[in-house]
Amino acid sequence: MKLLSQSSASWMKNLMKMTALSVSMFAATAAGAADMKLRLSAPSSESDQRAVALTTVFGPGVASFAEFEPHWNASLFKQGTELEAIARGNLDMAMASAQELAEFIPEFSIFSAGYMHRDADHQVAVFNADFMDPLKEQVEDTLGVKLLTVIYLGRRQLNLRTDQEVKTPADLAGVKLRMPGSDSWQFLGKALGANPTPMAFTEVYTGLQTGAVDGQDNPLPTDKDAKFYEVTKQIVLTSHLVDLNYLAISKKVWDKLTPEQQAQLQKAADDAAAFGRKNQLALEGELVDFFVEKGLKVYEPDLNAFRTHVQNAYLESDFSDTWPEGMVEKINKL
Ligand code: KDO
Repeated sequence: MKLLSQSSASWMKNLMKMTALSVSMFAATAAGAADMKLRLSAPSSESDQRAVALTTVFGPGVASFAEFEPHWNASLFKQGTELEAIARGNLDMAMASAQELAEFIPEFSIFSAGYMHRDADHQVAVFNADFMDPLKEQVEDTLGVKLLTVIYLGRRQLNLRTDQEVKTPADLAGVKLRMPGSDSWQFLGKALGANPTPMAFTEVYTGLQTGAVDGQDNPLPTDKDAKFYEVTKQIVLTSHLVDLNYLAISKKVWDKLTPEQQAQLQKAADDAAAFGRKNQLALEGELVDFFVEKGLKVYEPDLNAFRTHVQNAYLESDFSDTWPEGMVEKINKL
């Protein structure tokens, strides 16, 4: 048998050393999984209740194995591009809207329809209902995204820089209403009777200030947080959409976790959602006075007129053709 030369023997030794080193490095990574980073991108500010809940409840809840790294104000990804970023492996987590999901899975437009969810508890019941399972699976299969929990955003209200009173959808004819930029968002603006204009959330304040748009819609806590009251004159309490976001995580990242870590992460997500929901509901209940003090008119329109107009618009649209058979009835029954 041919003996190894002096130089090949030392080469072999080095190779063995390197192999031993990489094996021990691998072991260290697996054990010290706190190296795992969970990067989330969202358009909301860090003082928004959803952000506060994620930072103060979700982050600490997973800290033993992962570092939660949120990026607010759409500083990492533009509003509406987060799901694609997760699918491409460039982002770990997002707060996805039903309207954004509907771009990929049209069935989700059912949750973008006005006057569908009744309130925060109804949202939770719908998210946890059996009939949601096929939709959640479809999100995993199509986008590689797991929907962890439902986050309450609140009842969307019209907020206008014009001061003409709005009682019915007819009063919104010709009003340039900013809506986020996807088909189902735009349709909601139309269903309300307005002229919808797409614009990213981070541009809305300036859009209102310069008159590029006549109004926008968001829940009261968002109107306060984004200081929209500084550049608008009235809030019309239409409550046209009990809005939500889904806390979403990359399925690839989820699958890397041990079952214990998955359970811990799921609990942290649910706890954060419950905490955020409580705070957001409390704020919604107390903010009318705040806006009145700031000089805004705040009033209820003819709610029946809005509900009927919006519901009819959806039923007559192509959106409702994509809704799973019997789903509206199941949602209403909960
Ligand atoms: C908005 O752009 O009006 C909206 O309220 C839509 C939501 O789905 C969500 O993206 C939210 O903005 C952001 O988190 C900013 O609050």
